[in-house]
Amino acid sequence: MPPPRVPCCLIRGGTSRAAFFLQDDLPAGEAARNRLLVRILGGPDALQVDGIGGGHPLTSKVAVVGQTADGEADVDYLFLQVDPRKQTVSSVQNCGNILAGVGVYAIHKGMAPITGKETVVRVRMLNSGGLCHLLMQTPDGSLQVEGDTAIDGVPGTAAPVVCSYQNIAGSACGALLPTGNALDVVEGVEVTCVDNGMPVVVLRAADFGLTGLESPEELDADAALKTRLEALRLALGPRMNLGDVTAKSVPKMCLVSPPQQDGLVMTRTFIPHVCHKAIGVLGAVSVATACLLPGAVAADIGSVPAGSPKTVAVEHPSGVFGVRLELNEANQVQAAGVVRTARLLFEGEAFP
Ligand code: NQM
Repeated sequence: MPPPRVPCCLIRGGTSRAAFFLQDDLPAGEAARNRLLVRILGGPDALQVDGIGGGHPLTSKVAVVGQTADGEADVDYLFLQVDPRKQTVSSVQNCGNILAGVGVYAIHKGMAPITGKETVVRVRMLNSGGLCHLLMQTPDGSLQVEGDTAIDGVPGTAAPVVCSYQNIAGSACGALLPTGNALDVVEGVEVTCVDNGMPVVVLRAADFGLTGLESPEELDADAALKTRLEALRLALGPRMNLGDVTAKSVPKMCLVSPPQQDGLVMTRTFIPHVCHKAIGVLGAVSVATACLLPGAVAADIGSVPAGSPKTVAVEHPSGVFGVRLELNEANQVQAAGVVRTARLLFEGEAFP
């Protein structure tokens, strides 16, 4: 029997929104947990009108946060993508946007102690095993919400959440270059398969007859493009060590083109069946990393600033995403950082 009411917070993390739950408040069994989450978020109607999901993959997300036994972390975070249409729940991908909200949740719930004017919340990302440090603003002994940090894709400004990832290469695929190559040719199309926190297939927009500046709505309406991208994705899934990806939300399919604002690259990302209004956090880290790989599809497409650490601009449909990359002596990306904002929107009980 599902519990009659489940404590729940709604939190915007970066450009996404999720229902946050304490691990102990959800059923232990995966099948029962997933049934409960689908019931709470709603669907399969486009609006998720009988649930609290927002009718889009970016607003049909779940974070499960728990106490951790891990000495390197304050909390465990499991990300779950609820597909609003298919009513599936997937733990195969991570989500860097919702991760920013984990800092808010952990402090709000007293799971991570405030340690000074700024507080680092250390998060073990259960989807990938990786660790992320979130630098939160806590100037008066409590979490600061207001601030002057703006991120493209979110109205207004808020306090910054600085997210620092260590060793995220091969998060889901086991290797930064899961196929072993910086460049592969599949069905006559040149692609770069990369996983620096998120499995992504990087493709040239021009190879599909596109400028790469089309709006997400135009791209979503292009059935022939979506069919071609899905055929490539299904072919590449096993080669990226992801197995059959028919029901999985990875790999993401990212169409790249020359930057418009002197950035690193312009992007349009299918996640994987709907075009992102911006770009995912770890998706952006993976694409930025791909731009630095000699021989990759996106190499030399835009200008790469010298030195390390460097901040690169990944352009997307609603603006620009700055990614800070640290390189090792071999010029390989070894750590990444991004700035997000996050906000607790609502706390209450969900009625399944
Ligand atoms: O790539 C969307 C988002 C994401 C994931 C997606 C994300 C990330 O914008 O880390 O943030 O690619 O499904 O929330």
